[in-house]
Amino acid sequence: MSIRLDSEIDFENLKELCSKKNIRKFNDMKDSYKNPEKIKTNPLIYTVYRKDFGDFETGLNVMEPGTINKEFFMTKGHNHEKAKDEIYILISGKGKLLIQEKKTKIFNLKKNKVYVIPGKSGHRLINTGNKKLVVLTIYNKDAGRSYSLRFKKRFFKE
Ligand code: S6P
Ligand code: ZN
Repeated sequence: MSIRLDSEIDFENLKELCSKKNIRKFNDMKDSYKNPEKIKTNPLIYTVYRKDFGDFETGLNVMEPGTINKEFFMTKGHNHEKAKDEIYILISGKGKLLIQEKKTKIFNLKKNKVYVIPGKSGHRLINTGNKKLVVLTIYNKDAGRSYSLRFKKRFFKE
């Protein structure tokens, strides 16, 4: 798709127009949780609606609220294979963005802010609210994703 200066797409259409949809359930990311044992159910954790925009792609993340043994639902988390920056924008809900480099940075997501994830740093979203967390992500289509990183910081419901 070529990008036109007069293009205007609203978020609801972004979902309908998406070219790919990724669904992650608990069983797809068991190892991400501290205590995955004894969980017999397989809840939906999040859905990503991806849309191609030429050089870049958008991923509209819709994360369910919930916990696994008190640990909040989160994305699997990754870093990019190529050092390409990414942008995250909160649409609705309450959550955190974890950015892991040598040091870990934690952002409580706020509306009207743009969060820039630098180069190859690890990144993960955590839904700490009791509603869906919706976040728009914008990244270079060629960035690639690597899932071998271990995240050091965890978030539990008190
Ligand atoms: C892609 C971007 C997001 C994630 C999405 C799901 O670079 O960071 O669209 O893919 O949040 O997370 P994950 O860790 O399962 O890819
Ligand atoms: Zn990414």
